[in-house]
Amino acid sequence: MTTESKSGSFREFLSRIKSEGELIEVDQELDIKYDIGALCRVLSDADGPAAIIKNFKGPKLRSGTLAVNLYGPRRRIASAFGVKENELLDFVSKRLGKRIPSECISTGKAPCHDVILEGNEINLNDWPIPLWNIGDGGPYITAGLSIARHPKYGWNIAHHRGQVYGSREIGVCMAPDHHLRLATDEARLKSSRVDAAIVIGVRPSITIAAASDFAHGDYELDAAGALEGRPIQTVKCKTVDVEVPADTEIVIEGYYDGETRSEGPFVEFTGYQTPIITSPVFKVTAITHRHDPIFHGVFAGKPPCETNTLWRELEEAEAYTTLLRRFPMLKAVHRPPQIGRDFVGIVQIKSDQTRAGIVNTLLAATSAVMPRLKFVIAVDDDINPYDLTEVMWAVATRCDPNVDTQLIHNTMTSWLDPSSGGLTGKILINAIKKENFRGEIPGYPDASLNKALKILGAWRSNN
Ligand SMILES: Cc1cc2nc3c(=O)[nH]c(=O)nc-3n(C[C@H](O)[C@H](O)[C@H](O)COP(=O)(O)O)c2cc1C
Ligand SMILES: [Mn+2]
Repeated sequence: MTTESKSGSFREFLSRIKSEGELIEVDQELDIKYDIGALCRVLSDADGPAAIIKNFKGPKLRSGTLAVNLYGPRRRIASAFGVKENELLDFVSKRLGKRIPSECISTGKAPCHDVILEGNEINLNDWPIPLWNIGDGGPYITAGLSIARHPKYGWNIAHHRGQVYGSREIGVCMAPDHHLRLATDEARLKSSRVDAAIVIGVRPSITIAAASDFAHGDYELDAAGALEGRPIQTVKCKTVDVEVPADTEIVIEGYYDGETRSEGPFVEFTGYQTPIITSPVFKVTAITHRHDPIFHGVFAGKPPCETNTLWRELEEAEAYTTLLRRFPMLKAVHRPPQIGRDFVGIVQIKSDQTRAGIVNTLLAATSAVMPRLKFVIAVDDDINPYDLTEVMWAVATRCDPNVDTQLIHNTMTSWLDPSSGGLTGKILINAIKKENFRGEIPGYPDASLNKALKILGAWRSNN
């Protein structure tokens, strides 16, 4: 493995997935009202490709395109780093071991400043911002990463959906415990303003890092640098005191001054449309962009879809590293994106290294390290934790709910869990074979298997 990962600019990522047959270019005219959402829904359900839309009805970019569904299947996250899917956990946990701080380039012209729009030239309505679902509160920027500074914790970059209110205002959704919320709440208390930037179309390493909850003060751009094996290059914004990745496609500069407004409804990663909430208003002071900018949209909705694939990918690796210190029999940690990453976690263990009580303790520790989980399942090393059918087979056949499950009452989960509103129980499911286990898997001789595989291969090549 080389020291620098293959993760490059947004454009390089698009070229890579195109060469891998994972990107379609749509020539047909699509309406930014509903057509984009419907396309993403259909592509996600089909485990299908990313799409570039060149011809859309609605606001026109003078030149440029709209890129959606980039991060649908997990194999495309692996492709962002130039590794195989089964190498991701190892790659990410090793890389995240040492953060690499970003580097501000003060000389030369940054690509994100190819075009600078200020004053009357600023108009969000000029951009192809989709109305994703029936009933949404308005058009939504869904691949906007917000960069802002908290006076104590420092810089932060995270995904925050933004409802476009008009030419220069965006309602930005912030969960109660998220860093951007802490920064804007603090400024509100002190009646001060928070400078910020929303960046759209960034290096995949940044998109992936910004989707993970790291500790306060741990800057996600430094995690992106770690993933790439080199610093992310940034440049100072034109109208606010913020640094943004230099090769970003589109940068929206602005500030929060304490104003809040109704925002929503919008369909969330849970698959459900969430009601109207009150969110801080972001006021735009400039829009800068590359020549022929590519507007990026991330599709949110019922899994499988890319919000769930992207979100918390790196947290698996962080949890794995943390838990491994105490539980050396741990082999893998996985939060299956197919069913939404927030609620179900799977730990795979080396079956020959367990001892009494250790699996239940590991299950409890996992629920603490990833506190939004509601179901934590431990499986043996002959079960593929990335294959939910196998995992559920293990649950069905290796777990006696009478003795192999624990229920913890009144714990936390996501504020968006429609079944609990924040407070929940957690079930720990021990699906490891126990001493009294009676199942045998006899297998087949290699010669018989080879004959069978040939027969299957012949059928495949004829179809
Ligand atoms: C596509 C996508 C959209 C997201 N939208 C929001 C959002 O609107 N509001 C929010 O608070 N978190 C949102 N998140 C989750 C946060 O970005 C994520 O939890 C992040 O780790 C929070 O960063 P922080 O720990 O620095 O606050 C979104 C995540 C993804 C992947
Ligand atoms: Mn953070």
